Amino acid sequence: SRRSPAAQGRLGALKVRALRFELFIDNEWVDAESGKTFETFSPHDGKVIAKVAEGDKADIEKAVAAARRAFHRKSEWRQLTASARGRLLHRFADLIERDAQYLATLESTNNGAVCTMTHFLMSGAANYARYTAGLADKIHGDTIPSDFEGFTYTLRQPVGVCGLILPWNVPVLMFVHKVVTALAAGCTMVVKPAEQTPLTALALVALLAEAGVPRGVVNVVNGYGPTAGAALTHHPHVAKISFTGSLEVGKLIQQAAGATNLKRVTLELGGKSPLVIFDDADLNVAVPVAANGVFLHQGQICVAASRLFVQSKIYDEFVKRAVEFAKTRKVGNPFDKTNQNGPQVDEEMMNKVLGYIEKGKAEGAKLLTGGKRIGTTGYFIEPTVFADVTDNMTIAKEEIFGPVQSILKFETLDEVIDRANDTNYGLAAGIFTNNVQTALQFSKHAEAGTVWVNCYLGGGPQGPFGGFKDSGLGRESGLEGILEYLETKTVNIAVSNKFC
Ligand code: TXE
Repeated sequence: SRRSPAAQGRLGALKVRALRFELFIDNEWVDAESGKTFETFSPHDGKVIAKVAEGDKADIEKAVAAARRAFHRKSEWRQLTASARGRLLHRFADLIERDAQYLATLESTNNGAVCTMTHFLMSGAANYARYTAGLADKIHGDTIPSDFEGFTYTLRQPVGVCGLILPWNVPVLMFVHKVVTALAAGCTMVVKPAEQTPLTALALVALLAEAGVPRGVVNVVNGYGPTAGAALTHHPHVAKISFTGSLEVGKLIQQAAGATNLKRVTLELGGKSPLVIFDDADLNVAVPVAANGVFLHQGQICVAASRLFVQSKIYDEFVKRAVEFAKTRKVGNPFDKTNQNGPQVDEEMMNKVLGYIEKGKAEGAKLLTGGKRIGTTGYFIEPTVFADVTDNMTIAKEEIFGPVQSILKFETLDEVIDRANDTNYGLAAGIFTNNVQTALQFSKHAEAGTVWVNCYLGGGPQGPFGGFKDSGLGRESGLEGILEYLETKTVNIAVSNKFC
């Protein structure tokens, strides 16, 4: 295998034996047509960890052609039974569990997530694969009583070649969510990982090959968004795009779908999620949960509780405790198990977050702790708490994607529902209260795809996930998630009355 010397050194402690850095097309490791490579970095110290093949339009062409061949009705893949697809996915889940330590280390090395989180995510990925493996042979249509003189039934069939475009924040989980669901549905696919985190997708596709995925079914093309990503979204033979990333790129993808072959599109975009704390809440639970909701993974999660509304009677006490709690959060090397925060994913993202912190100060929010970069090596930011944040401030409106808790004050349920919904985003919302009426009213009226009551974050593969409004289109996970990869066909069969 062709490995960069840098990778040999930096990843030496890992089982580098398995890791390849080329593109994976038609079940073969190949260089990019252009011969180009790009470097990938560790955000922990900014050093290069590997050189990876850089795919672009020509490689996407090859990969889509391979996926298209694999989708032919006579291909090995299309001849598999649904339960055989399920068994393949169970084998993949076994391999994720076998290599969990390796995958978690690779993920932490490439995106800076703390090791305690990446270990937890690997078991989440395996669980997701198992749940979805079980769905593979439960995809079926209906028989329908119809006005038609005859017999009507439906078939649910795979949509075709899918383009799966991944983000850098939780690359293993995103790969598994999208790829496994598409496989359970019977699709074939080309995966385009984020340019910041090209490595775990390469490790995972090697596991799929080991599990026995037939030729051409899953292809991985690393590369940049405007080149490889755009080639995929504009390709006339790609039937569907599933994308997780920014709102800006989500809009480009819908435009590309409209301008080409009307691809099916699912989008999981950003958020500005409200978490509301009522004065009857148990602050011993609400304070740490609210902190974790926005500081986890340095704030780089789409459902981050980035607008924290606290009722006026407990506001001062809550703010005091939130600041004390934020100060206890340890930041540093992602491989030190006692650290709860690692670095932001890259310098650009770090600077973006620091820019928002400056805006918060300039617009009059009260900075109570944090606010600065830590050191000059790696991209670490102090857990930051702003109080006296108002709805019109930039930090209350735009997605920061960093460890910044913004605390706002409210008086009544009616008022806070309107203010919580006063955003174009609608991914998640949360509430802490002991009043069941308040919880039910809020859950009903929150414009969000997920609502958490007396908790925040978490949920199993069984629940659908997605956004209202600008936070996205369609759902991932659960039964609804797999429907996004299927077409429904209605079959009408004439049955002549004269034989009855
Ligand atoms: O996202 P991009 P970025 C949000 C978060 C973050 C911001 C920017 O607010 O600060 O987005 O992050 C590919 N055609 N989220 O710049 O650019 C790209 O190569 C096709 C929220 O990293 O959207 C990568 O694979 N593809 C989020 C993927 O899109 C294109 C997770 C995401 O990158 C493309 C990440 C194009 N023209 C960021 N341009 C979440 N919802 O969890 C880029 N890409």
